[in-house]
Amino acid sequence: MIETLRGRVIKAQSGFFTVQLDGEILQCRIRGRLKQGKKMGDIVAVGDWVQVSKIGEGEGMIEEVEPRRNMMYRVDPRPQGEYQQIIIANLDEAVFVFSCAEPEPRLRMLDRFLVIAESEMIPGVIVANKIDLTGMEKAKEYFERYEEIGYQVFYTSVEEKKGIDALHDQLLGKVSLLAGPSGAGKTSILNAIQPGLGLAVQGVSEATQKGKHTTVVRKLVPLEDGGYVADTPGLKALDLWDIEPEEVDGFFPELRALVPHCRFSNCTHLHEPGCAVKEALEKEDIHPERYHSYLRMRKVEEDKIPWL
Ligand SMILES: Nc1nc2c(ncn2[C@@H]2O[C@H](COP(=O)(O)OP(=O)(O)O)[C@@H](O)[C@H]2O)c(=O)[nH]1
Ligand SMILES: [Mg+2]
Ligand SMILES: [Zn+2]
Repeated sequence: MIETLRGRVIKAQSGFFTVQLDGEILQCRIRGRLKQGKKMGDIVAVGDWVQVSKIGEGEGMIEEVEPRRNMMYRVDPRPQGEYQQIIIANLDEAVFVFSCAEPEPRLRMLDRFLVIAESEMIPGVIVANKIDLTGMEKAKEYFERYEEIGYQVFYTSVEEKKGIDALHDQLLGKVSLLAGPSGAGKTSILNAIQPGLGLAVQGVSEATQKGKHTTVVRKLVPLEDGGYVADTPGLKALDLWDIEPEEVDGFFPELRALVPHCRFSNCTHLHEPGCAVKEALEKEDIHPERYHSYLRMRKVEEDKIPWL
């Protein structure tokens, strides 16, 4: 038996992994034995908890990878079959940043992000930025519906330094991923939380960003008071990956609770009699825009979506 130590992978680059142990950092490679067999996915990813053995000054070997609590991944078609590329593992939360104006929030996109997070059981947190441009009333018009179904929403303004401390507290001690459309204010928010953090987290996922051709470095950027922000390029276009249309209602918290009350167990909540979702919609217990997002994700054709 070799003696091993437990640590977290905080950086991955071309087959090398930086592992943070208690008070010490090791540059590691993967023990050959781990590479045997399963070749159709990444063996080690940023965010993984691993057991490492020391093999020299500042160097180690990854001997074991602990089971992942959750992960964001991408399926990459390759000649030998589909390859599962892990972007990040073991997230404590996904923070979705949208601006109230400039650009206008694309809530359809937010709904997709939230479904992805739900499907991996990653708590989703929402940031409604640039409230200085709209005022709280307009901001609430967009985002209050999310608070009503249980999501935490931080109303922020980098310009007026509002809500930044509360968001900072939310990040402390956790591994967080920030995602959102370009221009929403992710870099500005990170810099407001900790000077230079925005620059350090360059890959901050932007749904509309065009692919830049550079070596992929994935890393966790430490916060001074504890916790990490993920810098994970490759998550440019968060997509629904392998979520089946029939599962989608389970990833809308406000629908999930109603589904067992529909008359038919395979109810699509579109036109069936005795549908608890439609009933709630009529009583305005469900926001029509969220229902619309649900139908879109269910791949109900646009012309079959009832006018709302
Ligand atoms: N008025 C206002 N502008 C902001 C705020 N936060 C960011 N911005 C501006 O929005 C633009 C995009 O910000 P940036 O941080 O680069 O967004 P990112 O693409 O999400 O990283 C910049 O011109 C920022 O100065 C805010 O709270 N209020
Ligand atoms: Mg940015
Ligand atoms: Zn139904």
